[in-house]
Amino acid sequence: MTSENSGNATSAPKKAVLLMAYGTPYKTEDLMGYYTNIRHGVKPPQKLYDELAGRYEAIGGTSPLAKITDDQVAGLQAALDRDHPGEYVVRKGFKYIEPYIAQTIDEFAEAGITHIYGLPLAPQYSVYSVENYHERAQEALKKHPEIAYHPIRSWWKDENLIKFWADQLIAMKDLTDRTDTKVIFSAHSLPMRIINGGDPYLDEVTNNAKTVAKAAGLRSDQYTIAWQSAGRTGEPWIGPDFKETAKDLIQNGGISTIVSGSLGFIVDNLEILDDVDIELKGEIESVGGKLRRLQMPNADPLLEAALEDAVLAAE
Ligand code: FEC
Repeated sequence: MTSENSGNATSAPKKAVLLMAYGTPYKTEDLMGYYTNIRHGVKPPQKLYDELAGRYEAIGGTSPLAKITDDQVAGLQAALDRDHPGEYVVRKGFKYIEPYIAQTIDEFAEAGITHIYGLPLAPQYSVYSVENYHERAQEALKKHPEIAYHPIRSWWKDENLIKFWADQLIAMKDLTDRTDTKVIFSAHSLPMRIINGGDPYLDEVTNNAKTVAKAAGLRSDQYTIAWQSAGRTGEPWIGPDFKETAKDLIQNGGISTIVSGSLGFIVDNLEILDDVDIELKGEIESVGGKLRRLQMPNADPLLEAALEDAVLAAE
């Protein structure tokens, strides 16, 4: 482990924060391997590969997710160094591309880390997606039994994260108060079979949306919840889809402006830059409406504060 992130103390930190995320292809040549990993080792058919390659192409070739994750690592490291000098080292580990979660854990072990705080960069808990980050970490830790693992699960309730979203809505109150404007809060859809199996994800997202709306002073008729980015797997996913919802509101509900808030993500990734900024916008404009999108937390100080709160609460 290099010294650049090892804090200000004279001895190396014993605690590590592992920020875990999906990961994204760094360059076009990475896409096949990345997509194959997402598909549990099964290579995608050419048609699906071409579709996905086209979506990355539409946002400029690659997603900014990798760079933003680095900024989040640096931001959290700086916050922890300021408040707890020399106690923590912060690193990233990805599910589907290098550095994989297991690789970073091996580095922690080599550096003599004794406690790892596992923090998935997805605020709402789901057994299917978020718990899988912890499962991967715990699997990798089987060969390092000397390290204690502290999983962090749901952190959307953090006051700094709620404030991040609510502040933007409060700043556009003149718009959201108009009877022809509706806020759509969205999160990544999941196959319904996962929710029917008892996964709390749908409730987490619903409660997140209600809490942000309350903090922003939105009445229940001023917003709705819909789902985005459903996969092309041929089975039912959680709905309603946000594009269908937006179009219906414009065509049949007297709405002309949609304010989109993707509470299920924290960065400008493919799901934001393509699914919202290109696809949702295109659908809304095709029926004569307008889209305003809330900014994503990315490396905002409020997000850094939320991540720091989540780590310290797990102590
Ligand atoms: O490059 C980027 O900027 C985007 C990276 C990316 C993020 C992300 C987040 C979530 N996903 C979730 C669920 C699923 C399920 C499937 C699925 C498939 C894909 C594919 C790509 C992809 N996801 Fe993703 N997701 C990102 C990228 N996702 C690419 C494959 C093509 C496609 O289907 O569109 C279906 C496969 C499966 O069963 O696993 C389900 C959820 C999140 C939010 C939580 C998280 O970030 O971990 C839930 C970022």
